[in-house]
Amino acid sequence: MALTGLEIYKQLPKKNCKECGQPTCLAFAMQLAAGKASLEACPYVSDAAKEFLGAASAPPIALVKIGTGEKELSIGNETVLFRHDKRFEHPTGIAIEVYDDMSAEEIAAKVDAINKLVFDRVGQIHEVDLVAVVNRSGDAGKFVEAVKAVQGATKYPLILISSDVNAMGQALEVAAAGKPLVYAATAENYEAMTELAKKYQVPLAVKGSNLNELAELVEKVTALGWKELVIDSGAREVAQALGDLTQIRRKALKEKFRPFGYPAIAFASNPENPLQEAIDAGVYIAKYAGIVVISSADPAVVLPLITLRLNIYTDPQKPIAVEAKIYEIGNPGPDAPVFITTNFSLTYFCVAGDVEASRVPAYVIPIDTDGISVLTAWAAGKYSPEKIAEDLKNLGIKDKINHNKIIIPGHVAVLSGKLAELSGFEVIVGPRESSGIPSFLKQRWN
Ligand code: B12
Repeated sequence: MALTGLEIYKQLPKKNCKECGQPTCLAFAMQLAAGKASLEACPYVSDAAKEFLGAASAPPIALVKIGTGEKELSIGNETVLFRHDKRFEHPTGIAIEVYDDMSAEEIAAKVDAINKLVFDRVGQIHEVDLVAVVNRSGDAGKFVEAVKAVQGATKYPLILISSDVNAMGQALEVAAAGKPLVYAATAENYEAMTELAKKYQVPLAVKGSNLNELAELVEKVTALGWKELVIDSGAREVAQALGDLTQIRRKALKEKFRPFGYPAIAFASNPENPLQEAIDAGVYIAKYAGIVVISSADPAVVLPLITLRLNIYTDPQKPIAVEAKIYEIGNPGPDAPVFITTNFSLTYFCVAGDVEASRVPAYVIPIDTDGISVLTAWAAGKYSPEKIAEDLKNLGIKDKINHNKIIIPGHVAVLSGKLAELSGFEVIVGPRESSGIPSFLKQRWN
């Protein structure tokens, strides 16, 4: 049973030292009760209190890690039902299925297609996260061969999908070092699957045939001593799966119902109908899958999912920003034009892309506006003549050029007089949209 904020408060040192980031111990206790803070943040809490608070201070949804090294995937640790309440912590991992009854060539081609699903969006690289090897043949030997082949051909962590304990044991012998997710412990095999997960120290998915059975099974598996879990209610029809995923998240966060305090996995795979698969996977990314499994490696299916995931998992309190510094596009010399913009990623990459398209080497300088756009920053006083003049001086652009001109966005023409006065530059007002930069350069720069 979850503790209230006041019950937690009684156990805290009551120093109001603020070192946890909260203004008072009471505020910290309230955050702990809501699952929005970790007891570790308090440097003065006693061991006795730690023990007493135990479960109450554990995160409401466990953090689970799959894979190792650079491509290790973290899921779970979520603290809110709605992104705008704070943020979603770990983007849904996208897994693509490979089947062990495919030929060696087909497996190699599919893994190759998966490896190529890498997209550059406004300066960030986005890709899928996992390859799910499915024991569709029912044959342990074929499963092991497929696992070996996939493992040798991709850097992504694996999900091993088989209900056959023997096949899973053999696959883990070759793949355990890469810390794959074992899918799945069910009512029929959970004791042996849990033993395997414990033996190889790998995360384990627990699959029920409905929410009630899932809760019971999770309790049985944790009683056997394994808690690195991912949970699956077993629903495959989209409305039921959405309902279950929502119940799981609500129960875990609102009632601290421990059996549901793990990230969930959802299956949208539908090889017959890739469009439906993309739509269903989109539903699960929105609410509330830690992992979504699909069958298609077609970029037309995967890119929309990656874009949706980016939209949902972007921290609403933190605009995506680039570093405020001098960017050199196309090897500019001292006579190259200098474009002044903001450090909102979308703004910077629009400008940088259009400057590149003009084929005129140039300097682009995003001013640090806390990651907001030109007009938003101007209206908020973060793109003022004073701020721009100071940043230009600090960045030392004068040392790189043999002229005295800077180009500002057409939207903020109003800045030009004061900026010229404060910075000493000749301020040229550019077009309003960066798409006008190539023709602007042709007409106004030579
Ligand atoms: Co606002 N906001 N906003 N806003 N916002 C708008 C900018 C606008 C125009 C809405 C309106 O009233 N019509 C007003 C500004 C009015 C004005 O002064 N003219 C406005 C206002 C007033 C505000 C607030 C002050 C409201 C308030 O609190 N009272 C706050 C300020 C925030 C703060 O920090 N206090 C505010 C807040 C926001 C949020 C919700 C936070 C988001 C900001 C998200 C972000 O920027 N990261 C927000 C948005 C999204 C917008 C909105 C809808 C879109 C802005 C945007 O992202 N544009 C606009 C309305 C609109 O523009 N339709 C209002 C896309 C980017 C890529 O455009 O930066 O201008 P851009 O870059 C383009 C050009 O300027 C040009 O090329 C780019 C591509 O074409 N360009 C160039 C850029 N750099 C350069 C450089 C050179 C050299 C050249 C030639 C061209």
